[in-house]
Amino acid sequence: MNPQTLKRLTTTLIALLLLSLMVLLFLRPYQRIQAARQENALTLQISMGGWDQKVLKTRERETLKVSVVNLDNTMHSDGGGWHNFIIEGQNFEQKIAPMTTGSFTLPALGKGTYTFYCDICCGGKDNPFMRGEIQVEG
Ligand SMILES: [Cu+2]
Repeated sequence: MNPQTLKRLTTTLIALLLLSLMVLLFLRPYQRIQAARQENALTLQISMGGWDQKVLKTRERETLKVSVVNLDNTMHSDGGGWHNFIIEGQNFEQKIAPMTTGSFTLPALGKGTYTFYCDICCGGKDNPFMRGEIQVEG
């Protein structure tokens, strides 16, 4: 191979490498959007009136990202507008400040049905509005 052919080949290879890199960089944000869509996530609302969803569904060994929108303000006499998200028997508690959204990831649970509830206000777990179910399918 003469030096000129080698030089041309090297230039072509470098150009191809740069081109692939550019294509990869261009596609990256789209791949991220795709990943976010596939993520197991849901949004819940809580207020003195209770949870807006009573049944959360997820799959065994999968984590679930939950965002809780707390609609109450600090003027509430019962708990000062705070709520929490507790999973019964799982040693899991997240507090959500008044008028904020709390985001957290639920632990991967085994197949079955788990109770979640808020025990800060309104009678806590004994109040059916403050309680819901996490259904974990196998
Ligand atoms: Cu509450």
